[in-house]
Amino acid sequence: MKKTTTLIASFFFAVILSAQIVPGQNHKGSIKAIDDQKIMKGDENLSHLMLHPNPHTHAVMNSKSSSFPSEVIGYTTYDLQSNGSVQNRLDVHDDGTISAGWTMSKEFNTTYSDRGTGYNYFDGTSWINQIVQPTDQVDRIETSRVGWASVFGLGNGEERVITHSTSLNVLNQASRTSIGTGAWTDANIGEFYMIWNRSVAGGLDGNTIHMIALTEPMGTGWSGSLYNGLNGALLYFRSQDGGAIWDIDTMQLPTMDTAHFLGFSADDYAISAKGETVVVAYFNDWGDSFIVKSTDNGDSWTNTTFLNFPHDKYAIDEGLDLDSDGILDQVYSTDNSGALIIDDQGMAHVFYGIMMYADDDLSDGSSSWFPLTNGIAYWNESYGADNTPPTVHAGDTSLWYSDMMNDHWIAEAPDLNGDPNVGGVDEVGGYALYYRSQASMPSAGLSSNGEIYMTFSGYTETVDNGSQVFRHIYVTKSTDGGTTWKTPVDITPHDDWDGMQECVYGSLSPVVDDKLRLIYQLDFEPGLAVQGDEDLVDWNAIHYLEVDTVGLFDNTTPPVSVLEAEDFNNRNGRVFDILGREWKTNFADLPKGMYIIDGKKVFKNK
Ligand SMILES: [Ca+2]
Ligand SMILES: [Ca+2]
Ligand SMILES: [Ca+2]
Ligand SMILES: [Ca+2]
Repeated sequence: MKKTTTLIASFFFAVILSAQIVPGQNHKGSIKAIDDQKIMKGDENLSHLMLHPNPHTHAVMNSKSSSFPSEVIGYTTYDLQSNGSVQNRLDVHDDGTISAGWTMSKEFNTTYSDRGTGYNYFDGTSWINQIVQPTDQVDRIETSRVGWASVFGLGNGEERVITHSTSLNVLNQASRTSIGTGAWTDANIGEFYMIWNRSVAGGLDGNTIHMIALTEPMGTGWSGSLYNGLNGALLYFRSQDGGAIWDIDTMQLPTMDTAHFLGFSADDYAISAKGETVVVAYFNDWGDSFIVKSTDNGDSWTNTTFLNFPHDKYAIDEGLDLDSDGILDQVYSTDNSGALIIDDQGMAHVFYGIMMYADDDLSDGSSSWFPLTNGIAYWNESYGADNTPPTVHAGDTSLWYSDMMNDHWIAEAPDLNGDPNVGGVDEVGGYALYYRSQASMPSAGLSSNGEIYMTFSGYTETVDNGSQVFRHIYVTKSTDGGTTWKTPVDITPHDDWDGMQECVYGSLSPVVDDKLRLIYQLDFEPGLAVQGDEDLVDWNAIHYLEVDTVGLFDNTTPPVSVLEAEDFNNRNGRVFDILGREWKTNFADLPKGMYIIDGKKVFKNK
């Protein structure tokens, strides 16, 4: 490993990641996320992880952004739309009508007793519930207190919204016989209390419902018990008749058992279906991340691991020292927020926020995460399984990362202020507590010509409220099957309030044509009231946004030049990496990646 000199101290903050609060239960002070901040030195061995092979990664502001039409279709004071991955909240039907749902409350307290699904429907001309002000928000569609809506239409023209009811302790299926119109009827799914579902329509006739949901965990704040030994079992359910009869229920999919895992966590997963293909993706932190896939509508399943964590069944406080140097290791994994999409050939594509973790206090019952980690990785089935060995890479010390992740680190929140870091005021510790990468909450769509689109919620470091940076929604795309990605474009309408708008939980319609269609949650305060920051309870707007895909990336230019190494071999200029560290080694001998030379970003491609 080449010697580096730290010129600009990069402070990384570790915050104890504690158990997340219990959605659906009263939000008591006793279940706060602990914010036990400690400042680490800036010379951790990270630079090579930033030196990824895709030069088209740094987002730019786009002058087109302010012209994108954005419409408020609802409001909510309950602002935790997920503990991890974004849920499928938008269903664009074949006739151009649209169903949208979100978790909603209109109460200004921490019980949110009216919580349920906020719903709106675009009938082809306009949204049926016209929302001018927060008090226009209509009541939930369900009769009991629920949350975590999966919204979808069936092939037979009926409509479903699946949630978990915290008053009845059961999964709830809200049904009606016509998409967009008619009364909703509630029904239980099973009798067992499952939480945080993800449900989609599939099957050749579009009337199969595939669902995954988690058993209630046990431990602090929870009253569940182990399920076949798992603390939180992610179980699969199937109905082939639109939710009347569930012919598969509480099924443990292959490898999702105690031979491989200690348990699973709320919302760290996604499900998608197309025809008879159905895929579940799990975005782990201290364990393997993987897909399980069926091509026979859920009868049989196979597993492929896309991030092969170096230690199976790692227990917090166990300690991880892969290079046996007596120093506990830092590890890269997913940040639990991922997206999944299936293309017309039935191939699965996944995206996930990247996070660095450490467990360097073996008596605190917690681990640490690094809020200034910045990146989204991509994988598709053509890459095969991740076979990164469970050893520290040559030249590294007490640091592990997946080659599969590092080779496909496709997007980041942008550097907008000209300093080499991304963080703005958050570099002094004021970050909003989502427990996510600076680029996270991915959501994906495909166009008929095979282009892959991915939206994400990313740091916009030049926009802050004095103590916390705001996140905007960005989009990137690949026209070559995921090999290269466009410079992400900020699609948040950002002229108002000088861009001081917190835009999170973007849920993109998986079908992209001449438009991207998505909903997201907008607030004027970074962070959440329900979790993390525990900001004051206030209205959050649910925005529907349409973006023309034609010309979307025309105003952006690649932020860096791709240069042959020889072009710089004989230069005498000082070479910095994007963390601001000067490299004293000859340029020709440096590893491939991004450098800054004479104030310009240079991508060294060999
Ligand atoms: Ca610990
Ligand atoms: Ca070590
Ligand atoms: Ca910067
Ligand atoms: Ca805040």
